[in-house]
Amino acid sequence: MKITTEQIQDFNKAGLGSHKENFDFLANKLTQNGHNVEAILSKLADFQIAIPSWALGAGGTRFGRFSFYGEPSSLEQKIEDIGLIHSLTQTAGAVSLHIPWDVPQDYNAVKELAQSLDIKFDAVNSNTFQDQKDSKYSYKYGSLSNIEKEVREQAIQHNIDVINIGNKLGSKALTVWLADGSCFPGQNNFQAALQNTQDSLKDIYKGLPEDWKMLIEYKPYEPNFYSTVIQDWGTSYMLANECGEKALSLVDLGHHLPNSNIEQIVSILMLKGKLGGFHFNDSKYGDDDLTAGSIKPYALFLIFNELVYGMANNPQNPDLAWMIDASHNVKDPLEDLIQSLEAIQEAFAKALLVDQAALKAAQLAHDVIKCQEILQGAYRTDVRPLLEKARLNRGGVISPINAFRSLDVRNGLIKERGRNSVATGL
Ligand code: AOS
Ligand code: ZN
Ligand code: ZN
Ligand code: ZN
Repeated sequence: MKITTEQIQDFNKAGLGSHKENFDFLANKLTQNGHNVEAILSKLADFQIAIPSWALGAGGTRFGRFSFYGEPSSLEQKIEDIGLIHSLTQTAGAVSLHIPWDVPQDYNAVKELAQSLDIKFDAVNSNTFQDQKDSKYSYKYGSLSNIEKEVREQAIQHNIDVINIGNKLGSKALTVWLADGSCFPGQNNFQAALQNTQDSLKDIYKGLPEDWKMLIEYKPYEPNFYSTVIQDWGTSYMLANECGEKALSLVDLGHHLPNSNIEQIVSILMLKGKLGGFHFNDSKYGDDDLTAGSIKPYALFLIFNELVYGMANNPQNPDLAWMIDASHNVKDPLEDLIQSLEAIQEAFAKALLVDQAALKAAQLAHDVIKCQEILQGAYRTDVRPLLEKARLNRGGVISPINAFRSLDVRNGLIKERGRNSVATGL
């Protein structure tokens, strides 16, 4: 299934009038306040977010999984799904593959398909949190941290294999997330586990091509509930530093203990030039993997405020890899991704409206009230007409969710793939 330019133009016809009215009103206001609307629009249009290959099927937890049917049952179909969202939103121009769930059968065909849909290959993800069919050793007691050398070597080799697969597709980064840790006190020696992890990561790093990055993701708990080897940003930062320049920390929004100040973490990592990438989602309790912006949209805005500041003021920090890492039970996964994309773009647009010079002046004057007014003034602006305009400029639709429904995309997929197709992976 493909959405044609004609369908997009047809869909947009009905909404163009009111979009234009809203956009002109907002653009005038912003221009009066000294903003460069064209520059904001082009930043929004350039902001592309990778879709993980595991978010396209039945979502959920380790408990029940419920399908919305018509799931993509091959890598090609997953890329086609992303193509559908991308054609509507114009902001999902990348895919993040999970190995071994998404090993391509025919590299050229997969590359050509992605290219035809304007989709790039973002970071590739390794998996040493599950035992694979033909693997000799088990990761039950850890992978890169395991006290047994053979297990570590197998896990290192897997990561090298993932780099090689990514390299054939044009990826430029490897994301390492480890489930390694312990469930009970005394089960592991903390120091040995960290030392082994460090040594293993260094071995992987040696296999990293010159223009690649290694992104080290941290997470406080789950699946191990007593200790996790790479538990927080400090540990990830430490490991990345010891590996070298191409190793960076990856922040997943759900991987913090409740009430952590994530925006401060983001800011400090950028100051140190060590923020490599992002996994967007939202949560109320832990690694809930809920739709970005669905629970704490103000926190998402504050995070983007630091990102915008960092991108402007921290040339020492490399370009970031953006990805959505969300998946759950009750929404059509494609509609859910569209909502996440919108929430992310909205937070970004609002952060672009923060008057950095005025904020600095207010900080210098210790005018705490003014500082808050500046941030919240930006946050309270309804920026949706900017998002619409940025999408329209790139050939997308005014309202992606409405278009998805009015074009009956899910039923189209069900007709094409059958009701009971099952997504590969998780
Ligand atoms: C796990 O909690 C992490 O968020 C990972 O980034 C990801 O969801 C998983 O590795 C799937 O590959
Ligand atoms: Zn329970
Ligand atoms: Zn993640
Ligand atoms: Zn996670």
